This record gives sequence, C-alpha cells and structure tokens, in this order.
Amino acid sequence: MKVVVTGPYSAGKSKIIHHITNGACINVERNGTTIAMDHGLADLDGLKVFLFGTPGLLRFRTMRKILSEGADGIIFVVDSVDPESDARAKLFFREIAFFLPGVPCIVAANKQDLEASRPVDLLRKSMPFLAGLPVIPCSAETGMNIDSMVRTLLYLTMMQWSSVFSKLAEYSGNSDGLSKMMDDLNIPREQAVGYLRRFELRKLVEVDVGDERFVVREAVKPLLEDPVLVMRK
Ligand SMILES: Nc1nc2c(ncn2[C@@H]2O[C@H](COP(=O)(O)OP(=O)(O)OP(=O)(O)O)[C@@H](O)[C@H]2O)c(=O)[nH]1
Ligand SMILES: [Mg+2]
Repeated sequence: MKVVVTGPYSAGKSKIIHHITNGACINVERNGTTIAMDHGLADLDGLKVFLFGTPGLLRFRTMRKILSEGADGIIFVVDSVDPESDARAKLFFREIAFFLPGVPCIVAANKQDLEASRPVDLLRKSMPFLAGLPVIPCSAETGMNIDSMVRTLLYLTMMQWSSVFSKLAEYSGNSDGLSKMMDDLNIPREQAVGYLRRFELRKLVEVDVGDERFVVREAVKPLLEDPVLVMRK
C-alpha cells in the first residue's frame, strides 16, 4: 500500500518513517529539514507499505502534490508540544484533503514522550478540523503506539477497498479472474485492469501477460479476505 506521511514543519514525519521502516529509508534533507521527501518500505505481515514523507515547509507544495498522487492512506502528523504549529497544521490539512479527498487518514499526535505534550482532548480543542478522525497519541522517539497507529490506518484503508480485495482473493489463480471480477463488481474492463495495475504496483498481486489471470501473493491473501487481521498483532 502507498501511505503518505504529511503534516507541518518539524512535527516528526521523518522520524516516524524512520521508526516504521527500522531505519530502512532515505531522507532528502538539508540541516535536518526535509527538502524533497522521505521514502521507505516496511513489511507488515507480508503487506508491503511504501511510505512517502513530505517536506513540512509550506513552499514545497508541488512536491507534496506529486508525493500524494494515488496514496491509499494518510498519516497526518501533528506536534503535540508546540501550539504554534497548530495553525500550520490546519493549512496542511486543507491541502491534503484537497489532494486526496476521501482517502483514509489517521492523526499521529507525536512527541507524547515529552512532558510538555498536550493530551488528545486538548489537541482536538485546539485543532477542531481533526473532528471525526482517529487521533493516536504516539512518540517516534520511544516508538509508543507507532505500530498500532500504522495498523489502524492499514485496516481503514483495506476496509475501503474490501469489495475489490475480497474478489482478488476469491479469483486468485483463476484462468478468467479478470472477467469474473468485472461481472461481480459490475465494472468495465478498464476499471478492473486499473485495479490490477494499482495492486500489482503495491505488490499484492501478480498479473499475467494479457491481464486475464492474476495471482494474489500468498502472504497477503488472509489479509485481503479479512482485513481485521492486520490489527491482531
Ligand atoms: N522528543 C521527541 N522528539 C521528536 C519526536 N519526533 C520527532 N522529534 C524531533 O523533532 C525534530 C523534527 O523531527 P523530524 O522527524 O525531522 O520532523 P519532520 O516533520 O520530518 O520535519 P520537516 O521535514 O522539517 O518538516 C527532530 O529534532 C526530532 O528528533 C518525538 O516523538 N519525541
Ligand atoms: Mg522531514
């Protein structure tokens, strides 16, 4: 899955990606500030998670737009300590809602290891635009709640795709899997092929030449059949 990690300057986006990927990531930065992107790959129970961290300086909007393209889920990072960051968070939130309307989003209330960190109810008061979103208190410094935050987001994402995923699992390896999927979901060929391309890129399926047959990677099949499994760790 493709997950974009965004939010205001210095909220901890790069450090969160560093933690999720166990350090297997790159950060294009200058003096500690991301100027292009972070990129890393994590493996959660066989599910590949491609993470893209955005720059937190306002002027890099175009870069954030490019990185957001086609994301399946959003980790929106806020700084639990610095109240001055809240106004910037609002601008970033508007921006991501514009780039990725309807895409599942989870809020990482980061830096909870610090004494001055604000609890979630205070953050919600100060940032009312977070209403309706799950807000997870976490720390990229200690790792607190980072894993469960990512798993919750993946669950929300997989639920959004559940009708497609259950068909991918059902018709995996079937010689006319594509047409079966088209029939069941009542979608045109281009749309079904689009799904296969999308989830081939995300390493969920392998598609045969000609596109008629696809095979779901064995490791992820149980997750596609029952997304709640991604939360059970
Ligand atoms: N104590 C503490 N410090 C953190 C935490 N997360 C990040 N930091 C620190 O906050 C600073 C900014 O962290 P980054 O991960 O670079 O933040 P960013 O959001 O990627 O910043 P930009 O890319 O510049 O927008 C660094 O000094 C981090 O070490 C945390 O959970 N706890
Ligand atoms: Mg950064």
